[in-house]
Amino acid sequence: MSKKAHKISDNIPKDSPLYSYLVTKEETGVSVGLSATSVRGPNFVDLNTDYKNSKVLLINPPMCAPNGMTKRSIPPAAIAYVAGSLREVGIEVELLDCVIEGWGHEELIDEKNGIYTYGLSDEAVADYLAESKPGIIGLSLVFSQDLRNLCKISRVAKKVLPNSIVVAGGLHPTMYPESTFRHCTFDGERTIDYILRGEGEYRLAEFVFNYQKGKVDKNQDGLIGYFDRKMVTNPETKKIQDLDSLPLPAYDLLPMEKYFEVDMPANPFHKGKRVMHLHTSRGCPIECTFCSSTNFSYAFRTRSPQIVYDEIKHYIDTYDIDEVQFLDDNLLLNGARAEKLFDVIKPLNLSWCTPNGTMVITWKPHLMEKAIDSGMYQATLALDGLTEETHKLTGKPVDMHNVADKIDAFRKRDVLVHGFFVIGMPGEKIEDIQNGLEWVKTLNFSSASFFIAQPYPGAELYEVELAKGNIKEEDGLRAVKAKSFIKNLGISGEFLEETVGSFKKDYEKIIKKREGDGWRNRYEKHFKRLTNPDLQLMVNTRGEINFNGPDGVLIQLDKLEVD
Ligand code: B12
Ligand code: SF4
Repeated sequence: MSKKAHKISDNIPKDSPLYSYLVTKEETGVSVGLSATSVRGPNFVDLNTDYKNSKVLLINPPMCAPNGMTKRSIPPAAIAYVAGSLREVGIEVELLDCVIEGWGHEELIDEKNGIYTYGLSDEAVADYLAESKPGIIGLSLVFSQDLRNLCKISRVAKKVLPNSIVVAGGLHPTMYPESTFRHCTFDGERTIDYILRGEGEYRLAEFVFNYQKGKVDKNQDGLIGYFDRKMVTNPETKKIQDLDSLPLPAYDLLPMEKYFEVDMPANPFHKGKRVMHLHTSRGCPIECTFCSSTNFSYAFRTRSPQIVYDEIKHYIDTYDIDEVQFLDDNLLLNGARAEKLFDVIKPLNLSWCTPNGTMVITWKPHLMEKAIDSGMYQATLALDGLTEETHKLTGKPVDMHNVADKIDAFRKRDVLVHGFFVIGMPGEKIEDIQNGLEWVKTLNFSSASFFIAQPYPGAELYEVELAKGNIKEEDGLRAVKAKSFIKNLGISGEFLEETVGSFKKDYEKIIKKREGDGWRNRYEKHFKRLTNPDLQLMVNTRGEINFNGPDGVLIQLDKLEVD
């Protein structure tokens, strides 16, 4: 049991799937007296399948994205981590990343909204399965918007290999198991057998060991499945405390050269030639209301600097990388650890950046110096809200008084600074947005993204607005991010889209003027690549980017960046 239990936000409706998930987790449930009492003995049930074949195939499904969005070629860490652990305990495992394997393949799946999926077709997945013949198929769902792709694959899997067992994992199935099973039911047949909640490394290994004996443990930690036609939900009580004990992600089971060749990392405007992504920690306890990561994992757990060094060194030796992009939720939460980390990686002489947002308050002068000295060329500052009032709504701690100084301090040292803003939170006032945007014009960012607040499943915002009837379930599964889907905002959606849209154009002009030729020169080679139709780096475009028109560079950047 953890010593410090995290209190569940009072705003999360008690009848929501998110609340049901949180109360049964050790890290949050204890706080409301509904502790994870679930440490029950095993209850083995026969599987009735050909359990002699226990080869595991883990699949990262194709991605959904709107017309014109830039795609990404990032090796999927989730399945690579799980595979690393399975392999360590002697389980045969294979990986299929539908995104990279089917890079040139796109399908229009929602004509009205111009939504495509990119990645392997159903037929290609079927062929792969027929050839590979796994006994267990593990499907990973990191983005709720890709649920339909996961369901398409589970359906194909059950058709091609009806005796295989299909297990789903990742943030969305963990928090929304009922909806995941429901969406993956076709003609009355469920195509997902089990969901394993939370971190999959040890849970899937335990599941496979039971499977090898022809059994499933009905009480397994985090397992959800149907037994005698009833859905049985086990709480997720265990979290991996010692991240250093995990084997490295099994990237060697993925076609790594293809990722380097396509070369669209999280920050596609990179400095190095061969980029690798890294997670030095897991979790974030800040609880911003628009964020789902924090509910998936409040507990901030870190890897030791030496282990991170070893991992990077391994990638230098194996893949000849020259840049690292950190994908932590909150890289700098523990400042002392971050400083130590930067000291330790400095001798590797790499360029690095933080495409994910970092909190402005965590950037203390000393840490800044260490980060820059160790190779950081770009920092992303996630202000998210535009005003103090908005920060009260989102729960994000931002000291607005020294934002400008911090940006200037980075820029003086030639570090690029990208800003993240979330606009249109329920309760936000028009004057605050307008004043906030005027203030942004005075900030010396080298680029910035302005997101319209989205209800992401797993976030407090999603559950609160769903309970109020201001959104529907589907609104959390949408791939369009440039529109507001929340009703009764107090601001009209059109106003918001118009205000944000026209501000982006104004801001782009300001940045271009301020940065002079430097900006264009810095990104020139990347733009050349984006506009090369043969590379298919953007969804359904032939590399058409209008640098000076309404779809100017910043707007493109906006489509690229992520928090
Ligand atoms: C890296 C990342 C990206 C990368 C994607 C990289 C990739 N292809 O893998 C990029 C930059 C492309 C990206 C983009 C976006 N992202 Co993003 N991203 C992340 C981030 C920071 C890390 C994901 C990750 O790799 N984690 C590391 C692995 C090891 O952890 P994991 O995924 O949780 O996997 C573990 C378990 O879930 C489980 N598991 C996972 N799969 C399986 C399968 C089985 C069978 C089992 C048993 C277990 C299991 O075991 C794993 C190991 O412990 C997450 C935040 C987070 N912490 O998860 C946001 C996150 C996933 N992104 C999010 C969002 C919203 C976006 C964008 C929409 C942002 C935007 N406005 O544009 C875009 C959309 C991209 C798209 N679909 O087009 C949201 C998703 C919310 C939701 N409910 O959908 C998240 C959760 C962040 C947040 N603040 O809420 N993102
Ligand atoms: S948005 Fe960032 S700081 Fe806020 S809870 Fe999510 S990960 Fe933490």
